[in-house]
Amino acid sequence: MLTTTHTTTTDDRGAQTGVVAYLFTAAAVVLLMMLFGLLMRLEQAQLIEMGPQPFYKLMTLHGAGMVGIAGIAGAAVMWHFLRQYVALSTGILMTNLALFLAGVVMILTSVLLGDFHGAWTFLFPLPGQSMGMWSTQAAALFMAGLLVIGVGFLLLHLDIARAILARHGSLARALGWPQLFGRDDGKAPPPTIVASTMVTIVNLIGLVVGASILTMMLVNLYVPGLQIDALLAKGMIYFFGHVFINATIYMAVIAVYEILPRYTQRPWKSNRVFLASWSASTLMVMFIFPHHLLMDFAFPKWMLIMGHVIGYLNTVPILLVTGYGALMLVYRSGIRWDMSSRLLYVSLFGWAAGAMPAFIDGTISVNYVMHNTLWVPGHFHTYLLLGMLAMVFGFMYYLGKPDRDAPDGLLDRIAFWCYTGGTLGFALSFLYGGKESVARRYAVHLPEWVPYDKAGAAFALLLISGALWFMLRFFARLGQTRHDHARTPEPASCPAVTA
Ligand code: HEM
Ligand SMILES: [Cu+2]
Repeated sequence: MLTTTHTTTTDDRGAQTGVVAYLFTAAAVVLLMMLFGLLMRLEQAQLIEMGPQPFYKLMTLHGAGMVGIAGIAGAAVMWHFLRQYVALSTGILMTNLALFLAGVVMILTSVLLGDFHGAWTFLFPLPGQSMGMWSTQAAALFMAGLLVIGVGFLLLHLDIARAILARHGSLARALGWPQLFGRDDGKAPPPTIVASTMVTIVNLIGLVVGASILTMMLVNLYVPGLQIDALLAKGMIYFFGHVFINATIYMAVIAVYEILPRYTQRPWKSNRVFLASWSASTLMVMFIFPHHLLMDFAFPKWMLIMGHVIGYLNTVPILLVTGYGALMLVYRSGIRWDMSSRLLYVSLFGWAAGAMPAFIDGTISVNYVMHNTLWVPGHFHTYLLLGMLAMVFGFMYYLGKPDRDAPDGLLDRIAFWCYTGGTLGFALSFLYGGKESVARRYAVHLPEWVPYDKAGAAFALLLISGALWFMLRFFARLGQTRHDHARTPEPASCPAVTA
């Protein structure tokens, strides 16, 4: 249930500070990583000249940094809303952030001082066989940094699982199985609980698998006699990586479920179709990771076919149920369009648009041609920038708004168009490169590829300026409202939305 009249307790204030600390960290890291991304694009466009080694160092930092920070930002959204239903520990929230920052320092040291540049996917046996490009210590520091970050998230999800179990008794109930398989008594858990439960299940499994392979590889670095099966290592790494990055959007989408109802004054209920989609995706998101391995002929054939088929199936349910739900919510509701509702709405488009190239690339025959091209970065930059991050920015505008009717400025609207237009152009430059068979992860591009790279860099600049404004605006507003003490924890809340 939502409480609409909120008395602010010290606990609330601690929680709010925690969420803001997450968002601040996310904003700072995203901005830095966006600049690194821009530098990479400028290098490919031959507008600057840093050379291959710095490029791969930036690529390693950008990949690891963006994936990690997407987790932090998604967790902030989930935690903020989930806390309205179950009793979460602010101490654990802050522990995760502290471990995250420690891991970031380790990774930065490994890459900037130790020259590690084996990409965020740390594929076995690359970290340990650098041909003199980096030391064993640098590789170990990188993987240990990832491990520390993983442990933080593990703690966070364990706390969430504990809190959900305390309130709902079992994970099956929290996923609404009694209502899905039995009689729908209208008492299904709200979308936030369902989504958080799904994310917690898959991330706990993913993180344990990730931590296991990281530990094995760390041991192998120093005791090479303890052999690792390279194929198994690849499977484990991609299982973990796939689950973790997918979970970020399943966390962030909670902003859509919670905020749009406040704007339209209509509740977002967990009906049977909703519950079925989330339960189906809980399983499917774990079984489609072989779509990253379709070119690995050494993998068992059934796994690849599974990746192909489930990849097709999983594209649909949650996306459709959320998109349709949002359309129904907004239809004739007289919704007020402001920055928050706009960004959340556009995020559903971005998510859907970003899923399409993956759907195409998940087809085995297409994958042989497209997979190691810029088509793939085209896919994930679309759903992460225009889907996942747009949800986070929508959440930031919602939190930052001093009162419901506070108007957006002209600059907000300009930033919105810079961001959406810039992201579309930027993503299309990747997708078009993919169509032209431009290989991904190449520091040096052929002359005929350079025009797309130049366009990509220009669009990146546009989208970064929009994102920069969103973040500045959020923290400026926060500073203001902190001053006049006029804030309640739920700024844009409307009359009771019972879920
Ligand atoms: C202004 C925004 C951004 C720019 C300019 C940018 C640029 C780039 C570039 C140039 C690459 C390398 C492509 C290649 O040649 O293979 C890349 C890779 C990547 N980017 Fe971004 N990016 C941006 C935002 C993001 C965001 C928001 C995320 C995630 C939340 C992200 C995650 C990644 C990942 C995971 C890779 C793959 C790294 C690898 O192949 O090892 N990027 N990005
Ligand atoms: Cu995947």
